[in-house]
Amino acid sequence: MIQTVLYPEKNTWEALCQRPQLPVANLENLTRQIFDEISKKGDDAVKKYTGFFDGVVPDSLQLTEDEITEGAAKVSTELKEAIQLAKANIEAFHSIQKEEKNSIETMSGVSCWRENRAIDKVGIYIPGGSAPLFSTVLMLAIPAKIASCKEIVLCTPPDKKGNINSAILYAAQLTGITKIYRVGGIQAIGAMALGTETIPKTYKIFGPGNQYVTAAKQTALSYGVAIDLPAGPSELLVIADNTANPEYVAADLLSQAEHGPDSQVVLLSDSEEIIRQTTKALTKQVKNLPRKEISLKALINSKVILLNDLTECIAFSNLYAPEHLIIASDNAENYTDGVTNAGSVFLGNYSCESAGDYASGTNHTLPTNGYATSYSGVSVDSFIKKITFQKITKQGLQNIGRAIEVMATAEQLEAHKNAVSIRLKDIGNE
Ligand code: HSO
Ligand code: ZN
Repeated sequence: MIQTVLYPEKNTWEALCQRPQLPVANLENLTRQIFDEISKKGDDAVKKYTGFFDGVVPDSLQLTEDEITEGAAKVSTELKEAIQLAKANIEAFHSIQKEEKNSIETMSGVSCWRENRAIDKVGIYIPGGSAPLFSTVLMLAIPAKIASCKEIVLCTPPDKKGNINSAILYAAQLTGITKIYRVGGIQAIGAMALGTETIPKTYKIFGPGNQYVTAAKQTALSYGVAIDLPAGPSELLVIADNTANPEYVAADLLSQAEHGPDSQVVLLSDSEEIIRQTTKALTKQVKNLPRKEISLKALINSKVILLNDLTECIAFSNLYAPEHLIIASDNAENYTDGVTNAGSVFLGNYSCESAGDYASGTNHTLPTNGYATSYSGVSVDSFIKKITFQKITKQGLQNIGRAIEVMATAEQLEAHKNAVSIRLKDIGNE
């Protein structure tokens, strides 16, 4: 079911780190056509494509306050309380991410500093379908609010009756999102990228989605709208030593495998026994899962690898650059310094990855597909631009002016030099 590799040679590691390449349709023509129609016909085009893809033509795209309140009220008290707990923790963790202004006088009279400004308008996309990810509402709306984004727009696809999942509405209401639109897929991303009569244009679009949404986010980029992260299937790499619990490890691996047939999970260990027992536990546990078929498909793309020691496991993990890394060991903290590429790391035998997906406080929108080598997950920073400022006094210009003149001359940019010289001359004549 899952491929096992014993003591692979170093020169094979790179190949073992390859993600499964599932065929993806080229949807660029389709997304461009829909964007074009939205830019010309606005809401009418959005409604037309909602009818086409979701089987319902909504009378009104935006949910009224009453609709949000009524929908949110349908959520059970137990789920509401769970969402409230998660919100408190996510808020606490993200609140500490707001940086203070940092300034420096680089030379006497030359002050430079950076200030944060929220991205004014942001769009959040929440997929519907078989597993509506209301937890993602929390993960995107909370940092957006902490960053003080002025306009936060949420699009999510309607069911056949035009309704929106009530937990999504509750999470949106709880986080103070008021602009909710029953629109999904390419037309949702197009509407948030271009703006229509009712859906505001936004400057950055966040959120997961299927291949249509992913393709539409790429098209949005070409229209000058930013996106959160390059999209990819969920993944988890677990490093387990002989202090790990194989049943826990198997449960963790399946927790990501159930996301989709293209998800990938990897187990690294220096213990043959742990590998044997975890594989056994995997086979047993997967049988009882409602999403067994999906998980089994994901396991076909997955790997169990025996390596010499934990240092080697960490080195392999850094090469793989997983979205999520669990170090299932009583001594996990000893290895944290060695971790250089990962989206989010879970230490010890009780830090299951589901905790980060829902409620511990960290964000679950993370780099996949090896992008953890160069990208961070979503945070308050993702909703902020950092603007640099400077204030140079007369004395400051005297201190750096000559250097600027010399450099401008060397780059043969006389006008640059003049902007300094004209001032220095006046200062000299005072
Ligand atoms: N593990 C997903 C996020 C998620 N899991 C949402 C459950 N709900 C991100 O890779
Ligand atoms: Zn998950």
